[in-house]
Amino acid sequence: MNIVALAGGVGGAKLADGLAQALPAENLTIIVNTGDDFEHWGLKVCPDLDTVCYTLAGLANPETGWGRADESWLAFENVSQLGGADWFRIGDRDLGTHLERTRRSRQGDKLSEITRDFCEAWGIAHSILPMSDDPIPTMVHTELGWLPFQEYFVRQRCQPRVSDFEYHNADIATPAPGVLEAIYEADLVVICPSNPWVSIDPILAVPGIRDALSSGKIIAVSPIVGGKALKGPAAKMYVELGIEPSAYAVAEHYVDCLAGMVIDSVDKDDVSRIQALGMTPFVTDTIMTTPADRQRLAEEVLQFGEEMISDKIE
Ligand code: FO1
Repeated sequence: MNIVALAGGVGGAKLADGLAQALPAENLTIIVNTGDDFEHWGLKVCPDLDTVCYTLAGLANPETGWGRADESWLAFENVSQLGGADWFRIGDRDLGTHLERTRRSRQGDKLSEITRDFCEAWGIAHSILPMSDDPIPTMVHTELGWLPFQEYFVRQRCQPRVSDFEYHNADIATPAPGVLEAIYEADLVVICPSNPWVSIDPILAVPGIRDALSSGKIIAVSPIVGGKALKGPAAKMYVELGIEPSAYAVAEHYVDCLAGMVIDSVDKDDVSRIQALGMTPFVTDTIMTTPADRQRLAEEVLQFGEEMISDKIE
């Protein structure tokens, strides 16, 4: 079975890692949100892409989920002492990634080419693709006005109330090489437990991607469990947008494209509402605390997807 995973953020990276443990390299392509990319300290920083890569390479910081394990902060402390921008922390090892990516970008290399080479250097066999080589910065409309994503997320600690999102220049962007091909060749597309508005919608906003997704083969794993987001501001965003945060609300968000929805056991009461949306629900334990949890959930998700596809073919 050929699988495409759409991912962004720490939860998305965990399931992507589980899928990579469960599938041979030739059967999995991970398409990653780049809407949270930005320039910091004059460097090109791609947090979601790095989170997915570091996680699959076994290099991720286990406490934060983002950045590198065994990190030191000497450059950051120096920048801070000199009065530089210290609201977004870049560790010394992580800094090397941004320095080299920036150098390669300035010499004209595409983000997809740079990512491919970094993955090879980190020993990642599975294919990790940025959604686009074109910048599509996510903008968050808040009570303070429009904020670039990292200003909202890190600098303002997700505190301002949100009312809208924009994926800047998405209309003139193109998918990165290999993205549409992977989706067309996929038997199943898995939307990882990532924030719908700021991790997955930016991917779906890239022209051609949503059209390439045929609704019979897409399933999502809810990032909302028991009305709360395991990490990040997804539940808070739902409330501020006037929607009760629930696994059902996530299913409804993707109503025009999803065939199946994976929800946590604590949300089993949402099953009938999800069925009423025309989707097949699957209930299991979705919280990934250990690497073994990631693989177990990935295997269950794949089995559910496989059964759903074969039901449709029969
Ligand atoms: N998140 C924070 O909350 N504070 C930080 O200082 C921070 C630094 C950082 C550096 C590199 C990186 O790859 C990620 C980093 N993140 C930080 C996480 C990042 O802002 C978010 O995880 C994503 O953009 C949202 O998915």
